[in-house]
Amino acid sequence: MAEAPARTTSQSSNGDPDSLDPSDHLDHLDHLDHLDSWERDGFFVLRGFEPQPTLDAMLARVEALAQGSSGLGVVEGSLVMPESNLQDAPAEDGTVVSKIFRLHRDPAFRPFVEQQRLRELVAPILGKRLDCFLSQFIFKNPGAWGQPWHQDSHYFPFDRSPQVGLWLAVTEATLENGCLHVLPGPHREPVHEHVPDRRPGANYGYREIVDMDFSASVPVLMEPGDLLVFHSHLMHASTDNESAGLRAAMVYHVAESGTRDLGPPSPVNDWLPLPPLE
Ligand SMILES: O=C(O)CCC(=O)C(=O)O
Repeated sequence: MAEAPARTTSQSSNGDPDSLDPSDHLDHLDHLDHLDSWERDGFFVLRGFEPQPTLDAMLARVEALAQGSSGLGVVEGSLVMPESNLQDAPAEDGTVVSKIFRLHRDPAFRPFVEQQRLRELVAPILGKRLDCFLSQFIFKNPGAWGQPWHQDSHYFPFDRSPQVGLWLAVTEATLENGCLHVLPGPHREPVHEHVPDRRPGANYGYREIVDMDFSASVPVLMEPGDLLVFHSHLMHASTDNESAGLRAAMVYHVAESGTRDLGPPSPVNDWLPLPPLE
């Protein structure tokens, strides 16, 4: 399991976990620990960040969007992608969906990224004015393949870095169901060369780093509601879902406001300014 900061559960400012309120402020002492981990490792984990009803509402919403799609295409402004390696074994109600992008304006997903506690979490890293530019719900159905080693900044041809990734566990993430693995430390390195995923049948757009030794990587085991906060140069991957159940996560990416996208128009990026912190 990834080494986590000594105190990883956000609590309300009076320290009583029973009075945890999602609109509460971050505990600033806890957050100093988190920022140490950020500097050293390029990531940190907040245990129990989001309550179960939010996760249930997110899952219900993406299941409805997936059912309204034929497994690929735009549904209510969101982009649905199929699970390439599972197309010979379609789900009872249609194609097996891999990911749904462009969700952060949807009422089931927007409040999470706009909440003050989240913006306070990211502000010491990126500043008080933030944009959410990318979001994706990742269904990892039984049999779905993992994503190979990569740095998210490879996909972000912006005028500055880093950006911050927020990986919210909607279900548990285990060794069996395909949790993330991260390589602590070399997030200070530039973006490495990425080559197309060499597996025939890999999901669209998957690319991988092949010039790095990943033997010091660690798995990130998560419970529903845990939040991984990670640097966009952090090298990470995930493994296949070898369990009988779904492994689901909701991932947001945020940037400093004013960041310019220097790449060709992207079908997945959607720049949404978040309410500024005072
Ligand atoms: O959740 C996964 O399986 C992979 C996610 C990932 O690597 C990413 O969001 O960059």
